Amino acid sequence: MPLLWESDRVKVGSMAQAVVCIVMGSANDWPIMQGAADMLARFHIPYEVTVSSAHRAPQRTAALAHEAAQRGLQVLIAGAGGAAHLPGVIAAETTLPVIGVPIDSSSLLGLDALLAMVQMPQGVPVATVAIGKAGAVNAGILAAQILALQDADLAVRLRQYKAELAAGVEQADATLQAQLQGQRDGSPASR
Ligand code: AIR
Repeated sequence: MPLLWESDRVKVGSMAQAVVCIVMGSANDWPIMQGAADMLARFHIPYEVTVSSAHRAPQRTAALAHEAAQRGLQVLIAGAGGAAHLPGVIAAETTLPVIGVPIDSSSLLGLDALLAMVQMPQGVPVATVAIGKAGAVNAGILAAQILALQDADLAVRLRQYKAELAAGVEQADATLQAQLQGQRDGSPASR
């Protein structure tokens, strides 16, 4: 029997079996959650994307969580805004790691979603990241780090990413120092 939600899930990238599922409470969350997808693509991790709402489609959400492990998924990333129960409800139904991304889609700018995700009761963890795009990007990286425990090639790609981050800081500092030096050379005091 097909999964309730299988018909319209989107598999992105290669034909390889998706190991990460990105779930969103609304298609309107996609511009933010795309940050997670971009990082997964960068690390060559097959993933899929779907919409499911803990409130508007509770059965679909439960089915997604129930079937995830047997379909070969290893990490679930769930983003939602407002009364954001999606990652918590999914975490209640699976032993796979669940990463929650609070979306700043409400008048409370995501603080509501953050608290809903991070204040999970003892026994049902959700690895909650920052509000918004930075959180979505970090969710993708965190999923990669979890998967890298069993994947040496992926671990190498993560180390390369860290090296690129550090090189970016070195470059930014060199650019800043050159600008400051230029200002000092051009200032009246230095003449
Ligand atoms: N949402 C959808 N069902 C439950 C929740 N918490 C969230 C979505 C989105 C916000 O409600 O994750 O961030 C607004 O959704 P929409 O579809 O009305 O734009």
